[in-house]
Amino acid sequence: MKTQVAIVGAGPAGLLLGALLHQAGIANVIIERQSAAYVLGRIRAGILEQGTVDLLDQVGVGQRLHREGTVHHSIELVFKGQRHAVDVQGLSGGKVVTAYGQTEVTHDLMDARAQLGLSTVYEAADVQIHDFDGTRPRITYTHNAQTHALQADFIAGCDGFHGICRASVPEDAITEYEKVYPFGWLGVLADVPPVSPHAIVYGNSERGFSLCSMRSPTRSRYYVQCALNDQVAQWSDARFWTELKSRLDPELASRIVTGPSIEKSIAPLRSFVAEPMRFGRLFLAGDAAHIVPPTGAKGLNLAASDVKYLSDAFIEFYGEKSQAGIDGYSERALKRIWKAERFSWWLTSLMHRFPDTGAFGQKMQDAELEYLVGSQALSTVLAENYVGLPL
Ligand code: RFL
Ligand code: PHB
Repeated sequence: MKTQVAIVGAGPAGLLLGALLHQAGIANVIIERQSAAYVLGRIRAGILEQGTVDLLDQVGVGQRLHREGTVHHSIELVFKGQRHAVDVQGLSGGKVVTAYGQTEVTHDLMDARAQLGLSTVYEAADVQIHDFDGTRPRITYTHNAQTHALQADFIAGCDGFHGICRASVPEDAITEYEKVYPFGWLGVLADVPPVSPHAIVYGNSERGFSLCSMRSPTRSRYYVQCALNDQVAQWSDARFWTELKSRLDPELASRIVTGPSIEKSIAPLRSFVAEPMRFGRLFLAGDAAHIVPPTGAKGLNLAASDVKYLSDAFIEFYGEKSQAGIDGYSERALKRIWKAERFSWWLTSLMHRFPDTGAFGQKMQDAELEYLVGSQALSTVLAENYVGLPL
């Protein structure tokens, strides 16, 4: 089999890249290790920047998002038992974010791809990439007990943090920067109306971080900071709801509607960047190249901006016969990535309880939170990063 761009991974990065390339008349095939149902079953991101929404509109999959997504004009910060609104829209010159689950984004992109008859191989085993440092890169994989080879001009590694593309690059050609945080997030999805349908709520309390988000007017997504070695089985629904309420201001806590969880999972928090993002004819995009802690809601949005830059580069290569976009991809993408890394690290540092902060460190966090909600300048920094820096 032959194509122009072979994409590894059918997460949001791979699917959106496939859609952008198809729209520009560039042939592509996606090779995914899991089944489509498995990919859709992973509950992850929920907040889309305007730039991400615009890209989904551009590839023609925005209808359901606009019908069912919820626009948020502000966020709220809870600390010392009090809630403070940050007018994200007012402070960012009119920009907003949209609550619409990653599962739904993926679903819409998968449906569109299927309708267009574009090729996606699910449940591909033993995926390997070859010869990306030469001119004839190739992917091999096993499907239905048969070995296949896919020849391409380029390989896009959109296979997430644990994928094989970054791992296939020789160690001396790549530099990795990493920070692992000493806690995780326990997330619960429940079919109850969200306590805060108009603003995402981020809480800092003595008991740790908490977050109130949503997927729809009848489906809520909540998180609490938990110990790294906690197991989901230790967290009954009752324990989760009690813990969440204990970390919010009394008024908000009293309005939480509880119910049985339909999903519950623990995610570790990590900051990670691999440089560069291009190795000959292999290009990394999305979580394959970088991870942010979820506090800033940036992971999926960065995957979207990466593939926008990457599709621009391929469009330039095939349309204008110019290498410039391809040569500049890594540097262009990394500029935006490092800014999002900084924001996610800062908001994580500000909102969580760290085991070794000490009394002075705690006073610094308290002072920064007070300063933030009282300062138009610092609130503007929060707002302009939250809605997404320009592409
Ligand atoms: P994905 O989604 O991990 O997709 C990679 C795909 O590659 C496949 N794969 C392979 N395929 C073939 N061969 C192999 N060897 C392969 N190895 C792996 C995988 O099966 C998978 O289908 O990466 P992508 O596309 O780069 O997308 C990134 C996003 O998923 C991620 O950044 C976000 O979910 C992060 N994130 C958030 N981002 C936001 O923008 N806003 C948010 O509100 C937000 N909240 C979150 C989050 C992530 C979370 N977790 C669980 C880490 C909340 C949480 C709790
Ligand atoms: C979510 O809705 O899952 C969500 C919202 C905001 C974040 C992270 C996750 O910062």
